[in-house]
Amino acid sequence: MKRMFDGSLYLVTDRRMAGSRPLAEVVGAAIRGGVTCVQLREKTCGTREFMEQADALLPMMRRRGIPLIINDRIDVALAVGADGVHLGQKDMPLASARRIFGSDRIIGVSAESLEDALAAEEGGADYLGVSPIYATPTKTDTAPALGLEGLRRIRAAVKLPLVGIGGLNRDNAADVIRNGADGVAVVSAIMKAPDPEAAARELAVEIRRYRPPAED
Ligand code: TZP
Ligand code: MG
Repeated sequence: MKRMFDGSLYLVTDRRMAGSRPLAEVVGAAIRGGVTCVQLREKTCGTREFMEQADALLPMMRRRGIPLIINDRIDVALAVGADGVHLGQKDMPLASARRIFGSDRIIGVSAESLEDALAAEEGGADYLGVSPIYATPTKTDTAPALGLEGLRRIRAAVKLPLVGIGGLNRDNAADVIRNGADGVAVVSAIMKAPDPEAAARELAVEIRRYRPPAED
């Protein structure tokens, strides 16, 4: 059966921004504050360390029923038993990833254009990261910012859940939801916050103003 995906408040990790705090501590606080999905993003460490980071998060995430998505690396996702993988436009093609990963796990794809979004929907992605909404110092090698207009164009063309990413925070999260996103993905707004639980809670409040939580 397909795993549940609620990307309404989607945390993408960055260990450098966590500073001296253990990643699990920041992620745990963010989940208490209302994060619904966590993507482990590691751009510089080796495979073994990547797996150790995932292993350190998984028991807590399982206990709390929050899915763990692995950035880029389908082999790491499979090896640790993560719930899903997130693929960019230069990562493994969706069709190959789906063949390896099977149909019950989550595959998210970054859409940097309307064409990317249509292709990912056609190819069987489970959600799209609409990227970037705004330019951000956290990731500078992005496509040009889509803005709210680009988001609306993608919303009008695809049915998949859309998670906006890039330069999002408590001041603009509600705009992204009002313009068609189902969720807001953030790195710095939570990872850099002195109180990640409070930061997540503030974001969750903004998101729920326009997207009430689904009934069980
Ligand atoms: N993909 C597109 S923008 C981005 C990623 C991983 C970084 C978003 O970081 P921030 O700090 O939330 O702007
Ligand atoms: Mg990638």
